[in-house]
Amino acid sequence: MKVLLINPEFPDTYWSFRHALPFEGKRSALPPLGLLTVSSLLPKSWERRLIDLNVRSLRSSDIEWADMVMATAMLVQKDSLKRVIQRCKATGKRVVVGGPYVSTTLDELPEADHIFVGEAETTLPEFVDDLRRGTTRRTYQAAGRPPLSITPVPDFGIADLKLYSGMSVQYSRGCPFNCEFCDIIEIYGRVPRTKSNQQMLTELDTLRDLGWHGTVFIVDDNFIGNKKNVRRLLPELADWQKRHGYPFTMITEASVNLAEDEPLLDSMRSAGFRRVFLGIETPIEESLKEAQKSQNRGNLLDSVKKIQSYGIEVMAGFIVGFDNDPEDIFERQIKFIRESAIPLAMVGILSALPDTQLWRRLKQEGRLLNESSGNNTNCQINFVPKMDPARLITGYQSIMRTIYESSEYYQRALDSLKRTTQNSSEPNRFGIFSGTAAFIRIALKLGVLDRERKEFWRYLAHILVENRHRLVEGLRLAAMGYHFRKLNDDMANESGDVIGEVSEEKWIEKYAGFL
Ligand code: B12
Ligand code: SF4
Repeated sequence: MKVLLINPEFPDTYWSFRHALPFEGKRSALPPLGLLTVSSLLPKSWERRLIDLNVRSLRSSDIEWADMVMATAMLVQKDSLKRVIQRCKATGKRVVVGGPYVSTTLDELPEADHIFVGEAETTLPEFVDDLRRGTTRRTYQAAGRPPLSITPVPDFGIADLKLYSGMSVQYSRGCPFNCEFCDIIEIYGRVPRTKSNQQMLTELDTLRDLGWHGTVFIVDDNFIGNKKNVRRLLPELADWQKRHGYPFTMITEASVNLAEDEPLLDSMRSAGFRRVFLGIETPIEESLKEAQKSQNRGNLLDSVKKIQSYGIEVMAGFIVGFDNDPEDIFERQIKFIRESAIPLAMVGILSALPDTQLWRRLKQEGRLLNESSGNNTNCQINFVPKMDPARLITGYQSIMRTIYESSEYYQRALDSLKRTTQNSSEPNRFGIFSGTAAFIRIALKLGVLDRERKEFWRYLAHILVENRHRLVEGLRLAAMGYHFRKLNDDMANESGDVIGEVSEEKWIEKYAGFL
């Protein structure tokens, strides 16, 4: 059996990093870990090839080679997935689809032969047996959530590692919290399941054996969801890093209550964690209550500073559009982002993802409009907000314009570098940005060709004077800032008039059918 594993294309979003990746000569941020895991679950005798449409195109010869096509997708990849399915079905191939999009979509399932809902550790082996017996079904849904002890080491070898800026590994699935808008707890549950320490170290060994060094993203929904197990993992991870000369810079996602646990922060620092993505969402207490985000209690600014004091850069998600958002929400978000020195602030408009608690409440209140596009940064609102929608969109855009304006962004980056002072054993020495080629590309693009070049040189001068040993980090942040600014420019050019002049009447007219 020859299996073609396909990751559909991502649209250009804040998370695509399209304008930053070329600086380091990369094509995509991370490989599709779901498909690498699926590949490992298939019988060893089957041949497999990975086509990630974010790093190269799908050729007719790829499809002709295959007996069967297996594709994954998030909601944002839906359109590309549809095109992939059409092409493959047109040549008579059996098409199998799984991943977060089909696992959460309630209607409008793609025209594939087989749909996998949820995690595939138990259902894929069942499908392989059914194929042999000729008794396959259209839908495969696991009866429960599998323990991660049965998850095999992902088939990292089928990806062309050099085309990616980081590698992903997963330690846990699920999160113990109960945020109203969150689909993670619907897909992966509220009881965080983890791999064993040995499984994790084997995955890292595998990556190292394949020649990888640099960024490793632990793509957990909440890395500290199961604190007891994480506490046991971190010392072993730190040992592993030390034994191998700190080959990996670790990044992960965690809930804000990480700040309350200093021993845990200390262990994370020792294990080489240098960046963490937090779900801060909003500095407004009433909105946090509405979102059932009780773990974001206390002074959020102090929490961010605490984490930064452990040498860990904070990235964070922010949301506007809660029912309890006050009129000055936009200014307050800007102020918070500025004071917290979070360079990479992912701000989005609240989006009701399929079958979440938020989705169910809005449906009951008759406020749901349509399916979410899955991209909460594209100014589309899929429910009737309490605030005038036109004001919400323009307010949202004013946040994005302000926080990614050059001088504002560079100042946050400088503040972040200052607050995340690290000791000399930091594992950044293999950072790809340290390459001369990357430096020349950044200097040429941001320091010569870019209209904001003065700000760039001012920023660089500050780093050289105050934080010389953080130059590599500083350049990485400059490249990321450029991506966000370019994307803002592109979006303003595309939608400027429409969104600039959007009025409540126009908005209601557009969605009248749904209302
Ligand atoms: C890493 C990650 C990313 C990476 C991308 C990595 C990549 N190249 O795929 C980055 C950071 C770029 C990213 C970006 C975004 N992401 Co993201 N991301 C994740 C995260 C944290 C981990 C994904 C992962 O590797 N999981 C590990 C693998 C093993 O799990 P899995 O993919 O679910 O695979 C299992 C099953 O689903 C199944 N399966 C999967 N595929 C297939 C295929 C077949 C054929 C079969 C049989 C089975 C199968 O088998 C696997 C083993 O059980 C998930 C959360 C999560 N827990 O998964 C969110 C998640 C996938 N992301 C999400 C979102 C919304 C986004 C963004 C749209 C965010 C935004 N607002 O802009 C962007 C979109 C990307 C873009 N460029 O625009 C949502 C998707 C929701 C949905 N219903 O579609 C998730 C679930 C997070 C969330 N809170 O909801 N993301
Ligand atoms: S903390 Fe994050 S992953 Fe956990 S329930 Fe809330 S939004 Fe979901």
